[in-house]
Amino acid sequence: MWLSRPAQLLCDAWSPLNQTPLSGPLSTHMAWFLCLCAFLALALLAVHLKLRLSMHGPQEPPHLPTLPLIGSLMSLRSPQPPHVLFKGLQGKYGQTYSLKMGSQSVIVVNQHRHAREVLLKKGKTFAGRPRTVTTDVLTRDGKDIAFGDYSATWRFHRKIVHGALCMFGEGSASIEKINPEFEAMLDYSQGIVDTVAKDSLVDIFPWLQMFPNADLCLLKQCVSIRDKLLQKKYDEHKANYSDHVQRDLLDALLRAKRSAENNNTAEVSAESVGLSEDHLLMTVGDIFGAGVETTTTVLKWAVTYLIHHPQVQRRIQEELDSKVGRGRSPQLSDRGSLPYLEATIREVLRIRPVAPLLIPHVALSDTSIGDFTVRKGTRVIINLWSLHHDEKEWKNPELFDPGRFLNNEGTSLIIPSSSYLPFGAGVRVCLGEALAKMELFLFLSWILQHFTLSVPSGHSLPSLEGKFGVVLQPAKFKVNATPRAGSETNKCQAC
Ligand code: STR
Repeated sequence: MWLSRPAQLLCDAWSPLNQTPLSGPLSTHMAWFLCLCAFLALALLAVHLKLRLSMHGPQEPPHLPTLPLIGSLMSLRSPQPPHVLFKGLQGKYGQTYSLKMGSQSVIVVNQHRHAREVLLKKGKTFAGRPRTVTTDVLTRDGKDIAFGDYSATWRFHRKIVHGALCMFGEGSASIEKINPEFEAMLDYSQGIVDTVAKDSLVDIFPWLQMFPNADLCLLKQCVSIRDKLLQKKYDEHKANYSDHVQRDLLDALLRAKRSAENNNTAEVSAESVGLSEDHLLMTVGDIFGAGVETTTTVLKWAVTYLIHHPQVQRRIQEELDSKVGRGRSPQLSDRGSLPYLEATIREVLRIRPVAPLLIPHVALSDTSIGDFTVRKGTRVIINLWSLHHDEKEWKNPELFDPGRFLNNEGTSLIIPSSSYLPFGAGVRVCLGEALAKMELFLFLSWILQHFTLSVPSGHSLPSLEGKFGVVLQPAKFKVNATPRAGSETNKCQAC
């Protein structure tokens, strides 16, 4: 029989040392039986592998309904701000899902494992930035660091700014000086925050810029005020530039530009790294804008929550009184001995992250997130709001509780969950993280050493909702700052 030879071989192999070879009809049946078993095992294996592949193999993320031209916009109409809406959509579509903004594919990530994969494990693959109408107006077509696409120029700029921020950070007089142009900056900056990078219709459908657009008009006005200020600073610095003195970030950038220009041979020539005047101005614009908007926003949220939670305020003041006293102002060197204040800052950054959707990332090549395939050019939105309010990671996430960032004894700081990324992470992590933490500490410790904050009588507690934009700002509110007993400062009311 044609099958008996392999069957015989099987039998041969399986009968140890071939001492009692089987023969006759019994061996034929046995051979058939073994062949059948082998065949069944192979078939089962194939089915199992196929199932595994379809369950865990490359697949598209769950998708919101889409229509031609407008994409998923119908499913995104909601009174809720985008970060809250995106968190809610997890119930129906899972933690990572995709949608279309017009014709643009977008993946929304609502959980820390996938967020860490995008930002850290595959940081370079996802280091791209989308170009939009509003960010192009703000940054002269992406010539800055925050909104600029990933490139050699971008990496070079970031490196210089990183170095300069380290150099002019701790211990620098520049933190303490209040610039007289600061007020003007706050003004134009608010106009920019209100109009830029908030996925407005003109960013989704660029052809809409043909029509009159109030937001785009305001943005252009504010950008032109900003540009005049930046140009003035740039010209002053250029006129007084010396190779031997570096006063600030702009000096550091100018020096890098000059040394690249003088270096004709090396690959870091001025053209190859693209250190144009525009790039320098836009980078400085970023640092000014980010520095002003982020710190003031976190401070406003901190004041909001301290008014809502007077017991937290009292505990910070007790800590300040016992560790610093009233005789001197708190200094950066006190940070280590004021864990409750530090925990409060961490909790403010958790419960109301400055940028609840970070800035969108773009996949620079075909790649994946978890088991989902991601095509080159797809935008990825990390919903930090979902990470910071994930019920599986945080007990009562809507409750303001600085204690969650302290150990059981309340003596040292902890990060209780991996689902905490207030400054982003990876290649595009916030450059000002260390500086921001120092500023927040200095401002808050000084305020609470001198004042107790409360809501003026007749006013209701400030809203906790926030106005969505490129930063999440609290609505305007009134606050009473009452000097603490033993403090000579006068009572004041601010808004
Ligand atoms: C604020 C307003 C302004 O004048 C300039 C800028 C550009 C940089 C932006 C900044 C903005 C808002 C906060 C941003 C920052 C870059 C990084 C930072 C978006 C629009 C955050 O990611 C929080």
